[in-house]
Amino acid sequence: MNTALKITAFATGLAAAFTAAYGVGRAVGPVPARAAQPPAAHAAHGEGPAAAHGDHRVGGLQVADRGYALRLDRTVVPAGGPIELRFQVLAPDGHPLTAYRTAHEKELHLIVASRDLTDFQHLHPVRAADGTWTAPADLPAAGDYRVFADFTPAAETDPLTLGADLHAAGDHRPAALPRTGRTVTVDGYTLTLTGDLTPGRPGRLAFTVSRDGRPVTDLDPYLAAYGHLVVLRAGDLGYLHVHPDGEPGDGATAPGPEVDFTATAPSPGDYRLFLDFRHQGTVRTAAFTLTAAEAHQH
Ligand SMILES: [Cu+2]
Repeated sequence: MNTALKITAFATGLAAAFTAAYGVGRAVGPVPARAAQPPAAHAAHGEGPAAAHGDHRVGGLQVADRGYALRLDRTVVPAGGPIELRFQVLAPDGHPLTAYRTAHEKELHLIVASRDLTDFQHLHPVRAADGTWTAPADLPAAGDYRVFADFTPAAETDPLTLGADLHAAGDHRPAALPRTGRTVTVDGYTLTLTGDLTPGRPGRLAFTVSRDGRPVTDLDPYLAAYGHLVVLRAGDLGYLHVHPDGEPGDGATAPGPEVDFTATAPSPGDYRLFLDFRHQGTVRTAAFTLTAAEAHQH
């Protein structure tokens, strides 16, 4: 189904310009070597209806939208230790939502990001029959976090991203927006980003993965793609919907070294890009900062 999302036409114009080395950045914060998610936690597999292809609205800015509401069990948690995140999505009838469409192999994707965009976690909570979701988490530092629930109710066709504030108690030391350049290293892997975010226009973002100077050509499938990308806007943590270009087994998409996405920036400005990729069974996250600017600047 994702083959329909391929937008190869954009490749031509964007690919060439960004071949220079930009210096080595660094993925910020601890990047735990999270184990592969057991697929058994989610019963349904395969993609739901196509994620709205033209959906370039920003998500995550509202705790309630289109009649659905995200309700966290608690909004203040301790920092620096294991916690359990617990929440429900309330349906328009006021009851916890229990019927979802599957997207990227899951009924619901949970993203937790620090407000200063230095920490990022992509979690896959487990849903109880009554609609209560739980996920183990660990917020590394005190401060304000945003929790994003990305899902599609069974009764809807367009995905929803609801966002809620979560506070980790303690001595808060906010960081300035990290500057990364286009090459980032994480855990011995080097990722280089080509392509751009252009306000109002879909653009192709390509990540090239290497290790020890050699291209990685045997990435593991992860969430029906060879990578999963979340883009958050600096300033308000607006959540962009990003589509992978191609999927494992479609006969055209290679398991690296390049992983491609299409995204549209809603406005000029800075964005943080968090790429989850899996290699040899371990999911890692590379974080980039990218500025969206009009294509023709003077
Ligand atoms: Cu997910």
